[in-house]
Amino acid sequence: AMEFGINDALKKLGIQDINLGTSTGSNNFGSGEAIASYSPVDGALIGKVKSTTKTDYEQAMVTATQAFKPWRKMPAPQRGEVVRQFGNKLRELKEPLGKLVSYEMGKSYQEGLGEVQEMIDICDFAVGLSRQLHGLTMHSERPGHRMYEQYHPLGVVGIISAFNFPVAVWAWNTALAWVCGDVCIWKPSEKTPLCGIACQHIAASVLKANGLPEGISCLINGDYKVGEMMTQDPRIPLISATGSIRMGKIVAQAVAARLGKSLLELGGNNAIIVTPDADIKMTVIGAVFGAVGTAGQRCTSTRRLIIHESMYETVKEALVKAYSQLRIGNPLDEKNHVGPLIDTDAVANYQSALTKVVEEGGKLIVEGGVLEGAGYESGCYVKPAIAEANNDFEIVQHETFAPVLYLLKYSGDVNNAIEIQNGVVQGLSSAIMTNNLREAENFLSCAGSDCGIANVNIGTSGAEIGGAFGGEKETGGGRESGSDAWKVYMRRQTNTINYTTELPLAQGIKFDL
Ligand code: UN1
Repeated sequence: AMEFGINDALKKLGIQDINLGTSTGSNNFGSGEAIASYSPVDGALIGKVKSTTKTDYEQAMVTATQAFKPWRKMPAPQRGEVVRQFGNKLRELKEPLGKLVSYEMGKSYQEGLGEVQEMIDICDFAVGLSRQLHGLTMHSERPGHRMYEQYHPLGVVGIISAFNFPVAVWAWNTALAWVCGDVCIWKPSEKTPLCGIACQHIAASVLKANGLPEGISCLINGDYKVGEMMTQDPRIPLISATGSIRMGKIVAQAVAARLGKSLLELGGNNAIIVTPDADIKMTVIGAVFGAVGTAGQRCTSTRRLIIHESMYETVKEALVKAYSQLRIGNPLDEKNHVGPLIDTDAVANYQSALTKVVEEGGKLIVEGGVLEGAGYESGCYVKPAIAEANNDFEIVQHETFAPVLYLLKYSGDVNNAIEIQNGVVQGLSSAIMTNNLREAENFLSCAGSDCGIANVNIGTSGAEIGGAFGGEKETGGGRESGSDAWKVYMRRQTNTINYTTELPLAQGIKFDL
C-alpha cells in the first residue's frame, strides 16, 4: 500500500500518529479499550482508536448538549456557510480521504473518491437548503387569526453508520442536521474507525476556524454496546442508523421504547428486471457494476437479476464473459475492478452463501472462491460469483454482503417479474432494463416496484444525493439525503396568533363567562 501513497494520505488527514495508548484528541471521547483497524487490502495494522466508556459517553453528551445552545440560535444560512466551508475542505482533501476509505474499507480508489464526492454534493445541497427550511402558512377559520408552521432544531442527533460507506453516510446526516441546527454524535463502524477520526478532524478544523464549539460534532467509538448507550438515551431525540435488518430491529425497539424517532437504512435485496426489450450492453454494465462494485457490499448492490426466458441465455453468456474479464486485487491500483471484502468473517459469509445456494438446488455458473498467494495475503479477496437460483430459496431471500449474483427466470409479461422482484422482505432499490414504455410505466406504477428506489435503464446502486434515499418494508422506511429528508431532523411547530381583542374558540364552541 505504501507505493500508493497511504502514509502521505494519513499525514494530510492528520492521523499518522494513531497508536495504542495515544489520545486522538479532537472530540474523540475515548479512554477505553483500543480498537485496532487492519486494512483488508494488505492485512496491515493502520492504527488503533480508543473506544468510548460510559464516562466518556457522558462527557460527549454534555459537550454536545452545551454546543447545541449557541448553535441552534445561529441563523440557518450562517450554519449553511459553515457547511459550505466544510464542503470546501472536503474538496481539498478529496484524494487523501478517498485513499483512506479505499485502504481501510477496501473499495476501489475510484469508489473512494466517489464517496467523498457524495459528501461534497450533500454539503452543496445543504447550503442551499439552509435558506429553504420552509413551513406552510394556513388560513385560520377564526377572524383576525394567523396560522403557520415553523421547523425548529431537534437537538442532539445520534448517527450510527456502517463500514461500507464509512464517510458519506455520516455526511448525509451531518450536513443536513447542521443546517437544521442540530448537533451530532457519531458512532462509526468499529471496522472503519480511522475514517471516523479523519472526518472528525476535518469537521473540527472548520468549526474551530469559525470560533464554534467542536461539540457540534462529536465522535464516539465502539461496538454495539456504545450504540446502546445512544439508543437508550432520552437526550437523543433522533437516532439515524444504517446497517443490517437485525441491527435495525434492535435499534428501532430501543428507540421506540422511549418514544424517540429513528431513521433506519437497513438491508436491501435489490433486483434488476431484464425484459425482452432490454438493451443488452447497458444491462451487462449495470448488472456487473451493481453486483461487483464495492465487492457487493453496498446496501444498493444488485443481488438478483430477473430475466425474461427469451433473453435468459443471451444475458447469461454475456455475464459469464464479462466476469471472466474482472480484475480482482489491490483496490488502490486503478487497473483492478474488485477489491477485498471487509474482513475474514465477511469471507466466511460469502462462502456459506455459495454452499447454501448449491444445497438448495442452485447452480453456480461462475464459480467463486477465495484468492490466495501474492497480493491476497489479507485473506479477504474473493471471486465474484453467479448462481442460477429460485427466488424462494432461503439464501436468495437473505442479503449476503458479498459479490454473489442470483439469476432468476421469468416468463409471460412484466407483472410476473415485478411479483418476483417484490417477493422479498427488503425494499430498498430496484431497476428495470427496457425500451418498452408500457413495461417501464407498469414497473413505476403503484402496482409496480415496492421499493424506495425504482430505476429505468440504470442499475440498482449509485443513487445521486438529490433524491430521498431509503427503502420500504424491512429496509426500515427511513429517508436520508435529498428531497425533503431534512424534515426528520427538525421538530414542526404549529403557531396560531390572534391579533384581535376577542377570543373566539375553534370549531365554533361557545364558552361565555
Ligand atoms: C449504502 O450502501 O449504504 O446509492 C449507501 C448508492 C450510494 C449509497 C449507498 N450512493 O449506491
